[in-house]
Amino acid sequence: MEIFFVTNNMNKVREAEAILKEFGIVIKPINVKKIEIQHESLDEIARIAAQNAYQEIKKPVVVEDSGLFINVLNGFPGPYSSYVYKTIGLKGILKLLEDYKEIELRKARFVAVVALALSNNVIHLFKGVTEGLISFEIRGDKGFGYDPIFIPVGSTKTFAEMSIEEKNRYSHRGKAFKELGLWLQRFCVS
Ligand code: ITT
Ligand code: NA
Repeated sequence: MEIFFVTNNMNKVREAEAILKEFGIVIKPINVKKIEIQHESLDEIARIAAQNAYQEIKKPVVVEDSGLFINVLNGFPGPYSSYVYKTIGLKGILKLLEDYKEIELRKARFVAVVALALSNNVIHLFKGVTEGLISFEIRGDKGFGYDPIFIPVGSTKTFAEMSIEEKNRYSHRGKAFKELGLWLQRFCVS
């Protein structure tokens, strides 16, 4: 089975591919514009993006929206993760946390919402959440985005120090796409 994936981020494609191949699903990146509304809920952002993507290509399609939520910052940057990454960046985040030296105060979570559009108004959401810590320094050169400063619970490495397979075992995206794979296996055998 093939499924279209609308994203500008090839790293996401590679991570999703590694998960879905285990379900015999082939991901096809497709170059249509991803519509991203501003909203405090990733679910809504992903749902609207999937709906718009379906209207463009009229075939089953997935989009994914993710964000990093930092506890002591009341969930910032959350749905603004992309903008914050491009503006203050990793150094800006580390600076915001520089007075928070205790591990307890560096807790954060990554959330990914995969939205599958099967028709104009049938959208299924699959969510993955990974708890972790913001590191004290930038570490690792793999991955993308906030990977060099996020250490998932259960590891001492940042995501940027992991291979795709290892990151997928821990990551929000790994979990969300696994849920998608299980669902498609169950309901869309073809
Ligand atoms: P799309 O085209 O799919 O939207 P994007 O990279 O803009 O790709 P998001 O809007 O979902 O993706 O991501 C919000 C921000 O969170 C963005 O700055 C990403 O780099 C970052 N991010 C998302 N997933 C991440 C991950 O697994 N590791 C590190 N950073 C991540
Ligand atoms: Na985006």
